[in-house]
Amino acid sequence: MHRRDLVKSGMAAVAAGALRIPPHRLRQAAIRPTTQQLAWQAAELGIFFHFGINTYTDREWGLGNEDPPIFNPASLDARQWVRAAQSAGAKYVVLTAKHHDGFCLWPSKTTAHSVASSPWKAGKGDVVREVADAARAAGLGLGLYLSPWDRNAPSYGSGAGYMNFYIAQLTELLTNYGQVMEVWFDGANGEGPNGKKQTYDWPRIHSTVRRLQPNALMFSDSGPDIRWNGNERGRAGDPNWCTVDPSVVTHPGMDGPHIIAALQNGNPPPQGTVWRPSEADVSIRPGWFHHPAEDARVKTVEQLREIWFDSVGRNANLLLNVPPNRDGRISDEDAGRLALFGTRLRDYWAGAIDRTPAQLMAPLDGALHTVDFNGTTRVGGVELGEDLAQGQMVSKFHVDVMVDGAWMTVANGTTIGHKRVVRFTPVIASQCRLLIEDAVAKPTIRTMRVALA
Ligand code: FUL
Repeated sequence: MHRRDLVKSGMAAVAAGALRIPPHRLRQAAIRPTTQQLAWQAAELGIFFHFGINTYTDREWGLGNEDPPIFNPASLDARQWVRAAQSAGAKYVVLTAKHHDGFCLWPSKTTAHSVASSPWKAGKGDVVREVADAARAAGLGLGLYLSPWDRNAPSYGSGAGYMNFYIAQLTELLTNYGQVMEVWFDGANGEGPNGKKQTYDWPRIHSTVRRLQPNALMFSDSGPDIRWNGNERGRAGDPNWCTVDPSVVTHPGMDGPHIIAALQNGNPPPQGTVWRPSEADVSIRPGWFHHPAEDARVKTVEQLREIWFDSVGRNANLLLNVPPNRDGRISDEDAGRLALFGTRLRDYWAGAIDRTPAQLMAPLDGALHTVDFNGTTRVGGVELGEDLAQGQMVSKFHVDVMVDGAWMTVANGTTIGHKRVVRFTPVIASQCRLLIEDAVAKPTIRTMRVALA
């Protein structure tokens, strides 16, 4: 914003007096993402593939005693999965390499409970390989889910014995399939085949990932790199900070309202001392795995779009689960929905008025940004974004539009972060402005674009 324009719009007083950040707060703002976290946040949308023995038993949680020969995805085509993901605009995929039932989608040397004991490709198949290759060929990031809870492994519950087994599986996944972007650790921790529970050695798990794949990000309730957002409905919190207080959610599987609040909202500095952005997961169907009986219950494009606004539009990544079916393909219903969802999102932003490079690339020296439409136009939403490489700063803002020569507030908000989308009842306006009312330190606004309505 140029000072001249401020005076012209009569807002010089607001700009001059705005955002006097006390010096001690500037020191708090030193928390920054890693390059890998920044790239992951920029990816915004991932597609989750829940696939495995449950696909054949119609269960959500397998028992661990399933017979590997029932696994036979006759027309498995991971390239079709990846194309479906891309049609929605996804930049990464996450595959359940092993779910709680212990069945491995790759021919692991650690157990016979895997694809190697199935008739699929005469026991020579490897789903992890096919998904990794298809994702790489399409330029998508690869994520792998390796459930620590294993209802098949005889060593589960034995302490170090099971941890050796689990670390060996992790090692196979992290050494044989190229670059991994995200390692997904769910919080479930039930009983194994002999009724015993296992204590997971998280420090050992984390150090294995760091050693074998230093660029991979680890997801769990407690990160360390990406946090769960606290619900399986794909809805991020408001506010939603990338920073958290690591002493609240210390390990996966903790419960209680204060845990959910910490996951949903994060914490601004000074409580928030580590960068741990949130990922919102949700399934396109009622279940995580494919069940033919749910074919008519695939979420509508409108539902998917609302989920996107409440996740990506609130500074979270969205990990949308789209489960392949028994043939090893994404069903037509789901694939069609993904493609339409991608189109609707692109349509929403078609023609958006984007003044970012001209006005906002330079670091802020005030709290006010204005986008002039060069005439009047009907608008209904605004996308805002901070330059997270400089940290996440904004804690309170509002958006005004100029209607018939007068400013009118159309949206109030808390955090911005990587992306914040506010929508309002469409109005015919000539300008739009952002007023930052409070921030933990001086923010740098990187994006401001106004959606036509
Ligand atoms: C949870 C699991 O128990 C569910 O089956 C599903 O995989 C979900 C994404 O994570 O922890």
